[in-house]
Amino acid sequence: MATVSARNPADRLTEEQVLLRDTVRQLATERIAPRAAEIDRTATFPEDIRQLLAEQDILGLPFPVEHGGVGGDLLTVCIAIEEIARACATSSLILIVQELGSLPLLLAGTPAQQTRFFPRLASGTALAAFGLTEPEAGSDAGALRTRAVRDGDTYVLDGTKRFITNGSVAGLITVFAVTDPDGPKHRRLSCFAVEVPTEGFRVERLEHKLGIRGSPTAELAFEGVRVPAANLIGAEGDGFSIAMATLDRSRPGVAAQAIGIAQGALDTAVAYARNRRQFGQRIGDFQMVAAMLADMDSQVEAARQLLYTACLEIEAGGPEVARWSAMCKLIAGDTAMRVTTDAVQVLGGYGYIDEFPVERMMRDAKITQIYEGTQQVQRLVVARALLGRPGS
Ligand code: COS
Repeated sequence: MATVSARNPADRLTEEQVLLRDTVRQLATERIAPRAAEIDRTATFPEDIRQLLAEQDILGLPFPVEHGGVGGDLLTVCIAIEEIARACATSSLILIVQELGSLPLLLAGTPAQQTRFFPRLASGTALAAFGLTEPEAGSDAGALRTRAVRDGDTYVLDGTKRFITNGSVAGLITVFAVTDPDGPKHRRLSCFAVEVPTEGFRVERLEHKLGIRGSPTAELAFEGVRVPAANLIGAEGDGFSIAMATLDRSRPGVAAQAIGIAQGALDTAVAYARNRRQFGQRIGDFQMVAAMLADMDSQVEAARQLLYTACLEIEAGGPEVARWSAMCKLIAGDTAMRVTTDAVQVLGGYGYIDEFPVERMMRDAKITQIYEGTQQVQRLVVARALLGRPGS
């Protein structure tokens, strides 16, 4: 009887994806990793890495081929993010946010809008940012206050956005604003493609952060910013659902970043445990250290396999997209925090100083439990998928 052979696990990736993974890994090892410590120390946006990712067509991965992109699916984008994050979390955010900021246009933009905006985003000439969060609206995304008032052929935007990754270096920001203040909470918002710089737009300040220090996190002021009505993405009132659909597709990117950071820390811990000798033997030969490394490896692989499945489920559509997206970000973020903390422990005193990258990775890992929805929000999304909304 002919046996049905089990698929080689590596076959979950297509040949192109394996090739991309290996290419990005080599690029990250040779060109990005050597810059990572300095990017962190100087907290400066790595313009050279942005150019590198643009030249190598990596920033084009999320965009359709007809607009100058590479047409990569979600898993392909995540594979590239993981490999960059393994070397430098800040650098991986350039790709993550290029996708995040563009997703409203990818999901709900008209062909005319896509033709206008995608070529420069796909080539990396312009960077994108995602303008949802405000000082008083973080987890409660529906509660934002920035206003957009129609005036002839334009909308006039007034308000403040906070914690906007790449907000100070972006050329295009997808901004969410209230168009119907008296409407039902989740129909109040609309989404706009805002080209910057423009009159009335200001970068108020950049945050000083624990990790991802080279990635500018900006507070942005909009004071009477005029946006052409042609830049409204979707219909008036669609803003909240566009934001949620965007996050459903972007959270796997954060999961991929978390897995990359964790893998980078594990690689360092394993190399250290092989070489460092105490009491006359390699520290990896002590069972307590060996067990830590085995747990770390298992957890990283489990998170990666969940991410791969989540990407395939999300691409296939279906009613559980939000659940898959939240689950993979939840598991990967918690894995990254645990694994990087353990990596610091394996290196002992050397883990705590910047001679090795694991202290940076531990600091970088923390944000993956916070942004694009806190871990508490991810749990809420998963729980609602199980139980329905409260009172239902
Ligand atoms: N996709 C499509 N529609 C969605 C959705 C999703 N993933 N999640 C919710 N909706 C819809 C609901 O179906 C509901 O529609 P109806 O009013 O027609 O029934 C509406 O949106 C409101 O849903 P809900 O009541 O669940 O909204 P909440 O205000 O309770 O908010 C959470 C839900 C907390 C999940 C949402 O606000 C959220 O994701 N917050 C985190 C925001 C975030 O990640 N910020 C980081 C920004 S990027 S750094």
